[in-house]
Amino acid sequence: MGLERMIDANLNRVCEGLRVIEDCMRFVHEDEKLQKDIRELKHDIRKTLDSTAFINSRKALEDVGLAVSQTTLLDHKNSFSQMITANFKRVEEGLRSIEEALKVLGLNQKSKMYEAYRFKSYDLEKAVVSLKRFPETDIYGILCEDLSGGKSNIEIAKALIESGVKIIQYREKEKSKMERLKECHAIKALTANTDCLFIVNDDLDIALLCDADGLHLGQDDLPIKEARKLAPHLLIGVSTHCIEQAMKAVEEGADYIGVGPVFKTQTKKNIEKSDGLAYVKWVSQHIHIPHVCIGGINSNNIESVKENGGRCFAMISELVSSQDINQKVVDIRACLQNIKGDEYIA
Ligand code: 3NM
Repeated sequence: MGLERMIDANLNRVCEGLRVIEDCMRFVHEDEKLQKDIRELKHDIRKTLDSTAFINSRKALEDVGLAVSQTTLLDHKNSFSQMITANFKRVEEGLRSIEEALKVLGLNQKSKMYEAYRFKSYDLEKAVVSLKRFPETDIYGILCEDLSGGKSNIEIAKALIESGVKIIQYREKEKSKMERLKECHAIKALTANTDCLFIVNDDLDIALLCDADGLHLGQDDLPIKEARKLAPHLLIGVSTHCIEQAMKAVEEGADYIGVGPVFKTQTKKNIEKSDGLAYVKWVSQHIHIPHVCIGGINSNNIESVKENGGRCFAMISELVSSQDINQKVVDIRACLQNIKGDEYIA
């Protein structure tokens, strides 16, 4: 009876875990194929055993594990990716339990089927974990050590993550390749297992070597199509400065575009020209992939960017030069909440 109970409990555990992941694919990633693959696995798992044969053994309220489960803090999740990983572990461990119990019950054929489901689940986990999605978020932080008041890029990245910033871009034009690679490895280690995406500017090789989430390209960098050949799994963003460039980036399959410079900035050398707020407004009305406004944005002018349709704001000097990054992020968010425009989305 105990083994039947074990199978019943694990069937529920596995299917519930798969349901959570299926919902994440459906509502968060909006990935039809993965949602379908996960639903099919769930159906196959249910179909393989007649659950009515096991349900009689169920004693859910008397489960000695329930009290522990209700009080433990070990299952707290700090991020979306932790939630996905935890649910895959639940599924895989549950499948292994079922597999072992079936063997003892002499149901070897069925046990082998559960082993195959477990391997299918490992494979799906890999596909799900490597999915990248540009987050709906407000602040896009870009690093620049020269403007960081003596702090290192690593210290700034830590502070941005702690402040809840969801995207960090590494952008260092003057450092050596070796230094850039080393710093990118260190920043990737900081963002791993958080909800913060790590994007590398220009260097496709470094983005791949440090397993970044994305690559940001300028107008004179690699074309998106070529970059995609080597990095089909990366988010790719492109800086645009006019309507034609924005339309071309969409056509070529960019995941998001930079829109700027919105205002005057000292940060970028050889800065391009753009129609500033009018360009932001045009993009917000005509371009349907995410866009990130950039160039001279600070807490005094961010409201005008938002009023013109900006939703995500990339900043270098305003963030990294700040004495207290956490307070700066709080102030910017307070500013964004007080002004009209699209709904606040942090
Ligand atoms: N790209 P700050 S403007 C890196 O218009 C960069 O594409 C721009 O720095 C573009 O926030 C810019 O200090 C500099 O003005 C942004």
